[in-house]
Amino acid sequence: MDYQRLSKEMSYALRHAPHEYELELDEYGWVEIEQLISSLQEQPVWRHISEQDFHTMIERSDKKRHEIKDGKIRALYGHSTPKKIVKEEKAPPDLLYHGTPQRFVASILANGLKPKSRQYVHLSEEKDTALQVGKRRDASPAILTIDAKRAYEDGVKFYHGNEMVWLADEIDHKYISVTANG
Ligand code: HQG
Repeated sequence: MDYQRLSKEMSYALRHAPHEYELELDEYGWVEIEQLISSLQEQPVWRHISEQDFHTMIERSDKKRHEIKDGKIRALYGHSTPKKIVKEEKAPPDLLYHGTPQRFVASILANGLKPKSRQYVHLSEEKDTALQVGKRRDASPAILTIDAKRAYEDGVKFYHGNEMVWLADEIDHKYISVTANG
């Protein structure tokens, strides 16, 4: 079983295209694993897939992207479906980080961080994680520091993604500064 391929397809199905798989996400993003299995089994490559494969996929993943509970599975972040997934509000750490290509920095400093094609802005708890996120699109990305403490005190909501990923609806430019490149 190619667990990396499975994880990519699950992120696609559960973040972006549930309808292509005849799945309906509930308001928190959950779907029944049984439904997912029947849908996937229509593809020859996943004909023998079982619930255990999803557990193994999560265990072997480099990031905690998916979660299983009570016979259901969901993506923890990254959604772009039209109906906004409800996330748990949580007090953030004092500082959060966001890695982005250098070419986006001027626009972000002028307009703030926007969710773009996703439902939420994605922030990292650690600078190094932000660096890895930025490196997806720029070999030498910018690392932005978010004054999450001040934003939170001003009433900006933050939501839990996973242990490393925080979410927000958007972040005003006044809370953002450019950090020395990592
Ligand atoms: C940028 C991956 C110009 C923003 C990652 C980012 C993450 C602006 C891009 C997760 C802007 C959107 C999400 C503005 C935001 N002007 N550019 N005003 N506001 N942007 O992919 O945070 O491996 O939707 O800086 O690791 O890069 O898939 O967001 O560069 O955790 O699990 O618009 O996806 O996780 O890009 O990545 P994305 P992201 P996985």
